[in-house]
Amino acid sequence: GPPALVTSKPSTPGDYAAVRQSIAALLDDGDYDDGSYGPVLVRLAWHASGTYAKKDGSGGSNGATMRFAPECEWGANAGLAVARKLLEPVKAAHPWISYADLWTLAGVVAIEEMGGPTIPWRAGRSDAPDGSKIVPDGRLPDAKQGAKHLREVFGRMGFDDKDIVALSGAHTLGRCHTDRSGFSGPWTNAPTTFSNLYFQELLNNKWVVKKWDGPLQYEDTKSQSLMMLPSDLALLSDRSFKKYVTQYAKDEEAFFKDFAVAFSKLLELGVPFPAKSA
Ligand code: CCH
Repeated sequence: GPPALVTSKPSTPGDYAAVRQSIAALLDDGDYDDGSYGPVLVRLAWHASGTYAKKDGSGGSNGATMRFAPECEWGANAGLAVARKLLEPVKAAHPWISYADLWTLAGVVAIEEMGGPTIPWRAGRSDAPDGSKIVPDGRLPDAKQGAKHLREVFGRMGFDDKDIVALSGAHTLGRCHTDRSGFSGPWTNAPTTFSNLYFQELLNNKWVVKKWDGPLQYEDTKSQSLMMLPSDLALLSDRSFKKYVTQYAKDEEAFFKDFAVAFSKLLELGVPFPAKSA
């Protein structure tokens, strides 16, 4: 899309409302995917943050180390150059914001603009000068695996079962791309609207192995146009996860509330905010 017209407006340092406006202005593009860059911006915010390890404080959104190799070249981050490039004019118009704050704020604005909950967000991340603090590859979740793996990956960040299911609800957005992950297709028929539809589709369809040349994924028997990853179906086969799937499918308000808390926490993992004064 042509984002130049809004983002060219200069802004005062600290004017995050102006940054939000610039981000919101470049989301829609009829020529891209399902018409919005929102989903891929949410994925950028998540992958920038989801490298965190609670035990030593390594990884996380602070530093924006995905600007550097090898992190930008990890298989898990395939396709995210689209999102990073999209935000360059926003960075140019508001050079005082760090990439680390910009990437996380873009995820927040995208969710809000696509009809999702307000996500608590604060500034305070800084950019690392180089890739020396990049963590080992392999910390982001593997779609081929199941419940045990999800608990290991998200447990490493400090998340529990409820958080895992709530965060997984982001798959109501966007789609899989064969040239990025190898998987194909959307989870819902409304991939640019933030809603609890992912949980409804997960629960109310029959999912069978898709017959194709690609990696193991599932399709719904009714329309054969929706998809689930093996890791998505783990939320159905695990009793503790399924309890929250059922709850969120029925109660969108509960999903929005739990998602907002968990996503905000995800984006803040490892960020050295100044201690709150009493
Ligand atoms: Fe995800 N995700 N995700 N995901 N994801 C993919 C796409 C999106 C996993 C695997 C994949 C979260 C959790 C998981 C989004 C947000 C979140 C793709 C396709 C795979 C594979 C990538 C492609 O081909 O473009 C796995 C495994 C997990 C395990 O939990 C969490 C948590 C979030 C955010 C809170 C979004 C949004 C997309 C769509 C991106 C797009 O470009 O449309």
